[in-house]
Amino acid sequence: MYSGLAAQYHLHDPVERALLPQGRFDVPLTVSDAMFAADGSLAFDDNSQSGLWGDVILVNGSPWPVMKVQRRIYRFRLLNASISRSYRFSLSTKDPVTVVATDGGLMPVSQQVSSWRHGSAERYEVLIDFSKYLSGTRIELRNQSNKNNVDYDFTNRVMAFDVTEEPVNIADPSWRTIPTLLASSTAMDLKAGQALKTRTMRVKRDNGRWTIAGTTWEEVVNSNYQKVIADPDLDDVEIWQIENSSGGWFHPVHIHLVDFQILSRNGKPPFPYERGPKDVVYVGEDETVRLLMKFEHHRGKYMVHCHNLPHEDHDMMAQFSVGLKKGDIDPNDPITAAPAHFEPD
Ligand SMILES: [Cu+2]
Repeated sequence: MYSGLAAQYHLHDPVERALLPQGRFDVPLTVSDAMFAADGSLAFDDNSQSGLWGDVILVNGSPWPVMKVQRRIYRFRLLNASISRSYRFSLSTKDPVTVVATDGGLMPVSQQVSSWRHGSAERYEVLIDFSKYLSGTRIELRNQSNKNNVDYDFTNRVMAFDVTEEPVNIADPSWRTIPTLLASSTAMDLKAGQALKTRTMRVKRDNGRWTIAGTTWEEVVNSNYQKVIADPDLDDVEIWQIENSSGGWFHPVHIHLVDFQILSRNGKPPFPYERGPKDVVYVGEDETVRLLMKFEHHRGKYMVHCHNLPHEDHDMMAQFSVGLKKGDIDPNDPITAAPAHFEPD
C-alpha cells in the first residue's frame, strides 16, 4: 500500500443518485503521505514499528495537487490511505463542509463540520460549496493534524481548489442542493438494547508487540487459526467496547464483515461526522469507544486489526468467528471453500 496500491471503487444506487452530485462532480480523493530518498525512490522508516510519517502529502498519488472547480457544490470521497498518519482536515476559508457518508455509506442525517479527524482507512464523503466564492479564488484543503503524528513543514497542506469561470449547468439541481435527510442502514437502525453481549477489548503495546484483545496474529497462527476473540452467532447483535489507555498512541481499528454504529466515546456521543455506518473507528489516546453491530449475512472467520499498518504488521491483528461452533468446519475457509478445479474445453 505504501508503494501506491490503493484506489477507490464507487458504488451507486438510486438513493444517492437522487441526492448527491454525480459524474465529474463526484470526486475521489485518496490522501497519503510519503518520504522520498534523494534519487526519488520511496524511503521507509517505521520509527521502531510505531509508524511512518512522510513529509510529502499525496492526493491520488500527486503531491499537493491543484484542482479547477466550477462555482457549484462538489462531492468528495476522502479515503485516508496513509499507512500511519491521521489528519484533521479543514478549509483555508474556515467554512464548514457537509459530511454525507461514512465508511459504510450514507448517514441518516448530513452533518456540517468545520474540521474532522480522519484516521487510516476511514472514509468520509463531504460536500464543498464553491458557489459562494468568486472565480479566481483559491481554497486550500488543510491538515491541522492530531496528537502523536510527526509533522513536517508542509504536512499542514493537502491540496487546493481554484474556482474558475466555467459555466455551471443549473439544470442539474445538485449544483446547489445540500440534502439533510439521507438514508437509513442496518447499523444505524440498531438499538443498544438489542445487544446480547458486551465484549471489552484493549489495544496496547505489550513487551514491544502491538496487541488487540490480548492477542497477536502470531498466536492465531500458532493455534492453527482456531483462536478467536469473539464468537457471535449469525444475526447476533453485540456491543464491542474498545479501550486505549495509552496517551502515546492512537489506533484506527478496522472490523471486517460488519458495519457498526459508534454509540459513544468516553461516555459522550460520537463526533457529528462519525454518525453513520462505520467499519473503522479512531480509538484515540485515552479513549474508550463503544460500538454496536449485527453479525449478519455470512458465517465464518473475520479479522479485526489496527489500520496503522506497522502496528498491524507487528502484530495487532486477531480474528472472530460468526455462526461457528467449536470444531465446525468454516464454510468460507479460504483454503478449502472453493478448491481449484479443471474444466476441459
Ligand atoms: Cu495501532
